[in-house]
Amino acid sequence: MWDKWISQIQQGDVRALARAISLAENESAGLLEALASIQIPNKPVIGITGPPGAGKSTLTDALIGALIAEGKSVAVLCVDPSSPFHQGAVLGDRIRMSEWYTHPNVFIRSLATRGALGGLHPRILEITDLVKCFPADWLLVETVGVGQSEVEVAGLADRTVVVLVPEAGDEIQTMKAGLLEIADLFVVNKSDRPDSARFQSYLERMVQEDRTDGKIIPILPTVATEKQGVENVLKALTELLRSPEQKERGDLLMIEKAKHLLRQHWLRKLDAGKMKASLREAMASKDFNLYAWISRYAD
Ligand SMILES: Nc1nc2c(ncn2[C@@H]2O[C@H](COP(=O)(O)OP(=O)(O)OP(=O)(O)O)[C@@H](O)[C@H]2O)c(=O)[nH]1
Ligand SMILES: [Mg+2]
Repeated sequence: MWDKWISQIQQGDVRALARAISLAENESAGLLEALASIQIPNKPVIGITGPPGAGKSTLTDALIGALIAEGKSVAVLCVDPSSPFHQGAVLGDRIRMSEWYTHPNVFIRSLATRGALGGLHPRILEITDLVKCFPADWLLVETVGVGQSEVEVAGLADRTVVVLVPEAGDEIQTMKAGLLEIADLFVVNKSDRPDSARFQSYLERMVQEDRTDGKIIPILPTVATEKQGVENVLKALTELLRSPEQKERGDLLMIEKAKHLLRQHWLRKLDAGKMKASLREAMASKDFNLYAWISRYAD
């Protein structure tokens, strides 16, 4: 069955792709085997991440417009829209990207979060690979970067755009370990706000201080609602994808993905019900020790 759906997706069947994603979200049997038996196009994934409300969807919408104007087709996955921080964002995304929902060269899909720890959807890699089979020139993935999910995005996306806003000054210190490290490109959105120039130079200093490899990370101002600066973002992204480090980066990403898939594989093999029962029983004992207990699952 998956073989038929995948061939429909390869032919550009939007409905087949939408249905396949729904099935993949619900752990449909046979997907992994189907993915193992096909050639998945080596299409770069652009991750767009940043704090809630930074303007990721608005920017994505503007990027779609710029790509369509160039005659390109584009597929977009919005992950984490049901994050507890932004209830109802799915609807918001629909409204903000509404212009494109019915465009023949655009595929947009929101995925609910399922990660128990608030991370990315556990099937995100498989779903992204399904979307790669769809004949779109660009593949964008929007995720809310608040916790550890952005780190996972680094394994998912070939290039990561981190969207920040001028008000983020104080937050940046705490973000340092996550968002700042994974950025290939910063967008300072809402540059129509006061203080945006000051924030931009502050960010430039921060990013430079942090880097020891001499790599220059572009920092581009945008006003996504007005589509200002969006052409520059697209240009910078195109350049990044052409850069020679792309290949090396791809190898590293593949390792991250392999680890992710192996973790999933391993978790699937655990019988959660049995494990819970056994754990309960063990905990009743006076000398219960979690480290000793997990050893029975460790190999
Ligand atoms: N002033 C101003 N407002 C903007 C700009 N870009 C986006 N906004 C507004 O910021 C709000 C949030 O924008 P979204 O695009 O939904 O932000 P998001 O990062 O996708 O939000 P979540 O997905 O919910 O985390 C909306 O009300 C936008 O209209 C901008 O450049 N300037
Ligand atoms: Mg959004």
